[in-house]
Amino acid sequence: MRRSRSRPNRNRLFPLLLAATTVPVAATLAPAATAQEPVEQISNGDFAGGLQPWWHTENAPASVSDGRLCAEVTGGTVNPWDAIVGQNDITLLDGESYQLSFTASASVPVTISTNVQLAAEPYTAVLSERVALGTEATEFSYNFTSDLATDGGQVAFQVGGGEQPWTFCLDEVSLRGGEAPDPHEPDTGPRVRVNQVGYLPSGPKHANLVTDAAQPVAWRLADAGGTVVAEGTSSPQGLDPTSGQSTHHIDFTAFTGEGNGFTLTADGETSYPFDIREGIYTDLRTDALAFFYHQRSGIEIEAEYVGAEYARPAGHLQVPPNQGDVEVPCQPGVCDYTLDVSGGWYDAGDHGKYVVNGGISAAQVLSVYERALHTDGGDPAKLGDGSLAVPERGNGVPDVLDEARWQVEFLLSMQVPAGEELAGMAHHKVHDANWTGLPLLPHEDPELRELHPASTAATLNLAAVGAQCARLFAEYDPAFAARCLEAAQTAWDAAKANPAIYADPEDGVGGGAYSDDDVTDEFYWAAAELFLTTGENRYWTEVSSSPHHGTEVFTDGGFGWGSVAALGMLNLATVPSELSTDQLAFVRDAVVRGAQRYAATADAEAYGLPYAPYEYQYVWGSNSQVLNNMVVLATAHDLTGRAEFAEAVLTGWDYLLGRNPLNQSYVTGYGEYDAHNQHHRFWANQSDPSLPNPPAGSLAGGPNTGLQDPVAAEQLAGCAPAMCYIDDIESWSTNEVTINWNAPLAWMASFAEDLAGTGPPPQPESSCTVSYRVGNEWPGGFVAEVEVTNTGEEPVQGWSLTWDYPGDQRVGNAWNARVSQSGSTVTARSESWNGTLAPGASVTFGLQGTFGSANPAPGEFALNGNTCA
Ligand code: 9MR
Repeated sequence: MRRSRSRPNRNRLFPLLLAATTVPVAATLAPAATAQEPVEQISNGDFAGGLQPWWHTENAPASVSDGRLCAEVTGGTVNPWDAIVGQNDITLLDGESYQLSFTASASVPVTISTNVQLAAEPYTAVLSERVALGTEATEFSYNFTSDLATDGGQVAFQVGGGEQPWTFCLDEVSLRGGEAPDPHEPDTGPRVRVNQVGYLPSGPKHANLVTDAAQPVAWRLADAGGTVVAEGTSSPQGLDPTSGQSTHHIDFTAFTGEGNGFTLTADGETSYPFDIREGIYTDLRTDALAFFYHQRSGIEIEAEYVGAEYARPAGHLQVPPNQGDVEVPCQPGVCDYTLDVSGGWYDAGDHGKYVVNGGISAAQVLSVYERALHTDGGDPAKLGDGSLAVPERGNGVPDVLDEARWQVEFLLSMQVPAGEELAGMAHHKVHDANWTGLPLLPHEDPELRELHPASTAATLNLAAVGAQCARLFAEYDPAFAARCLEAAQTAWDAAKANPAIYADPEDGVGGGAYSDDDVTDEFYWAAAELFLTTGENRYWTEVSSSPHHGTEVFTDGGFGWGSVAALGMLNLATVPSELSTDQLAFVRDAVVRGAQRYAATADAEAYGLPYAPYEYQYVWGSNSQVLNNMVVLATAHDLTGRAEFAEAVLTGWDYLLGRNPLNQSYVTGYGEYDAHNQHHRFWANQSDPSLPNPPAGSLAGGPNTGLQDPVAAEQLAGCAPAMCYIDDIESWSTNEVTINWNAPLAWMASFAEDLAGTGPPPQPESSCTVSYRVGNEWPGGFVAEVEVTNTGEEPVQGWSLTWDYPGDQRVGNAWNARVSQSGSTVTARSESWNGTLAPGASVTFGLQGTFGSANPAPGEFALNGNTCA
């Protein structure tokens, strides 16, 4: 069902002229550039972006240092092409002139071959030069005319054939000429956009139609046999600023039948097929969690658990060519000991292991289990021993805890040992001394691994996760739980003593920087976790006096590795503890208010996602921000049972699984048109067809307006925010996978699976009354006053009142409530200061509106999803 469309940026087809012989044009010194600047065909020719997209053969391991590429070429090869450094995907046009230039040197004088040629057989060359290199870096330049037309060209520096090993260094590579590539036109498929996986029978069912039509359009829902099972008309929504598309909203929630292979047709376009059934999220929960076993370092990944395609030897156990991670030294001058930091999860497509990001990921995986323990609809048995394909299955411990422990053990190992300066702090990260290229399997990574300086942020991550580990493992392994708690408390004390040691933002060679110079949120999170585990007052004092306790931690952009206060707040609101009733009400109210904000966003967004960052600046890994906002909504749903929160979670899923401007499912293996070329050194099928694509359940980072990689910068320039994504292995800033993105994916899949199992939330007895009064009316306009009374016995925290206008009324401005309207449905939400409605209490708000011919009052109101009397 998936991968039915070709990669969007490979759509241009060129006739291939297979010249029998090489036709290099005489190598001359290049003329000066003409008035029209020739187009650059090489990406990252100055290596400012690291090694990618350059590649090298195994016998010429290359890395970038001092701003140039150097390759250690082994001796004993026969032909020049036995060792190569190159770049693929070069476009060449027939009859066009080009200039290849570069700066190169060798550790000993040597002659190499420099070719511009086809990347695959018959390797026809349009330039083939023997180049004599000396030890001084020298600039070379060659002109040629191509008699090939291909987008599968290659620039290859053939450095083999020597008896002795030597070092080849390269910089400022440029191939100029030809035409600028066509602007990237994403193939967005049918204009009807649906959740390509499907919808829950009892859940909301929303879709979009992309059209400029000003009037509603008829739609039809058909089952797999083509029988129309529901129909209606769309609601025009106007121009969507996230995509530049004009869309209509299609709501087919009323259809609650079940089956596979439904399609939605409108305006002559038919959507991808989708299911309507329970169990949509069952496999996703397992697949999203399995991702972490795949990412394990220091252990063989066995076919028994992942299938032969994904099996691989253990990485980074110091078996050559690996140089780590059993006895890893610090960067020069940082420390004089070594640590065994083997194990843990690789962060992403790279082989780095970072405590900040590793910490939040471990915490969210632990929380998958902790939520199931403490939530009515949760079921820890579904996550129990035997639920995942991991080597620890059958050990009596829930598998999700086993998986998290693999990472927690690594985090603990990053702590500075007793007796050393900064004892108890955590090293910020361990990774390669230089960026490696891809593909590269973990056990083949030849780079030196180094410990980077300790940081306060990493130390507090360790403290938070250690505390959470202690309470979850107490039942299964008290000794391990005690070790976690001791490490956590030691880390806390060390962080208090060293509260402002920040990771260097420039420390980004060979691995990500993950720098953060505001750790007040890390202090908050760690104190919250330590309080929840120990009940100790000293931690509560830290929590309650933190600037994050009482200010808005659930911001529009959402939380992530650099802003973690939300993690503390969510657990304070849900994990049983010694909090007083008032304190508990305070944190729960904060969560509910956050969820209201995200529900309102989901309502207002054309594509229904609960994410609207400032000026729509979608960040690196925006999909995880969407998911983390969904986590807040889901937690609020767990706390209140309010249907509107579950609905916004589900429309968030719709966005991630295909109901979006690109018609793209961002989860591998899910949906008709899924992301499957994510940036990864092993799952690098796009670079090397003998390697696999990412396994099912791998989340792509998603749209990123920053465009921080060369492919995104070139192909997506000028993109509308939600269109800034490309399923290309070299677009690491829009299309990587990481543990901190898959962790909320797993959390949310687990929630959604539980939600599917419970069906729609029970509707309690009516516990509200509403008075709706038109105070003033004039031709075409009116003012209304609405009074809501809580007639139930429980306080309502964070209220939202909905109604449908029977006429064509449109609400303009409102006071004492935040009012929005979608079609005829109006939603009024409490302000921060009038959110609590005690039993018997009333609140009044007002609004001004317009209408066409008549202004009839609404007949029915619902308070937080429950119909009022
Ligand atoms: O997810 C990280 C993102 O928030 C940062 O803006 C970006 C640049 O520092 O780095 C991202 O993390 C990458 C990390 O640095 C290295 N491993 C892969 C991560 C995901 O792309």
